[in-house]
Amino acid sequence: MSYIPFDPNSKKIKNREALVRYRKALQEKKAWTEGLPMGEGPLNRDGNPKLPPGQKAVDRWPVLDLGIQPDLPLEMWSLTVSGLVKRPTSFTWDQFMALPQAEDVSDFHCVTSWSRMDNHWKGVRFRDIAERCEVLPSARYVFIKAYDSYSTNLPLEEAMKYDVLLVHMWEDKPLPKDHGGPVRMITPQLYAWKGAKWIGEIVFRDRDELGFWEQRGYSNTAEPWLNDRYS
Ligand SMILES: Nc1nc2c(c(=O)[nH]1)N[C@H]1C(S)=C(S)[C@@H](COP(=O)(O)O)O[C@H]1N2
Ligand SMILES: [Mo]
Repeated sequence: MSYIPFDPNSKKIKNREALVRYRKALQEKKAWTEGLPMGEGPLNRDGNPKLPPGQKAVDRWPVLDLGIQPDLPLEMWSLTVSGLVKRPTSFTWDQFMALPQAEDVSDFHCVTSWSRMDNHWKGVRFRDIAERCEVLPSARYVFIKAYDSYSTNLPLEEAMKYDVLLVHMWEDKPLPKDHGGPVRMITPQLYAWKGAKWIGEIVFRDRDELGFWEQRGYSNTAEPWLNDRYS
């Protein structure tokens, strides 16, 4: 048995500790005087600088994926919810569209250093899907599977944030196939690889499992304002 040496002074641990203090200050509405989170511009609605560190705002929305863009006619499409839920469910397109529909405007930060600001989305809140399927108290993580065999993972707490949506409209048009249509997930407060295009399954779990990029050296936590890109 060998142990990974623990360095309490590592930058990563320092950043995490600072983030914990930062969030506590936000919650308690106290002034924040330390240097974190990083970034530029006026504060956004979450209290973070509009532009995270190392990012550049772009006008056109680039396409990034593994090169397979699955063709998903709506009558073939379904979204499966499984794992630690009381009611495992497979939603057809019509059933998905019958869920409460939300609109939001949020920013999209790609780890390859571009950000597309102020995207107007329409879709279903992740938390409404979780509620509908009755997530069990033992669930702490979500594992997401996509139709191109991509996967990603996140803590349940992150997935339940108010701005995490499964979107089907972008700028008042159906989400284009190359951006993950008919439905993709978005995670505005984490780097965009945590949001699966062509989402097909949500698995609620009591333990974490690394997804496609997380297994290949991307950070598991993926916090843009901590410049938390690679592990
Ligand atoms: N299914 C799937 N989702 C995915 C990916 C992918 O390859 N397949 N790439 C991720 C990465 S690395 C990024 S940066 C964003 C890119 O989304 P976009 O192509 O709409 O800009 O999708 C994420 N979601
Ligand atoms: Mo990416």
